[in-house]
Amino acid sequence: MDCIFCKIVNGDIPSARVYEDDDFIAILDIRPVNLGHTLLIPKKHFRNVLDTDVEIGSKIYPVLTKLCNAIKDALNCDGLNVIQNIEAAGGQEVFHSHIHIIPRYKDDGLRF
Ligand code: DGP
Repeated sequence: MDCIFCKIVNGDIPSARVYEDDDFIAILDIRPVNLGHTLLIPKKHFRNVLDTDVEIGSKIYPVLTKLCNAIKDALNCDGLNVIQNIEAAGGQEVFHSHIHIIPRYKDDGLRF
C-alpha cells in the first residue's frame, strides 16, 4: 500500500520518533504549527477514527495521557490541543489514522 505513514512505521522513511510501543509510534510533525507538534500514529493501517478497530481504539487514550503529560513536562507548555482531522472535508491529508498533539503556550495566537 502506498501510505506514507505505513512507510514511516516500517522505518522506510525517516522520522523524529519520540515514542514507540507495540501498537503505536509518535513522531514530530514535519509541518509543526507549534513547538513540539507531535503525531500519534497506530502501527496498524486505519483511515481515521471512523474505521479504527475496537482493540486499538481502546488503547489510544492511555497512550495519549502518557504522551500529553510527557510533552507538557518536557516543553513546559501551558496547555495542548488533541485533534484528529477526519476526511478531506475535515482537513485530513494523510489517510492513515493519526492524532495531532499540539502544545499550546499562553498567548501563542493559534486558532483552530
Ligand atoms: P492531516 O491533515 O491531519 O492528515 O495531517 C497530516 C500531517 O502529517 C501534517 O501536519 C503533516 C504531517 N506529515 C505529512 N507527511 C509527513 C512526513 O513524511 N513526516 C512527518 N513527520 N510528518 C508528515
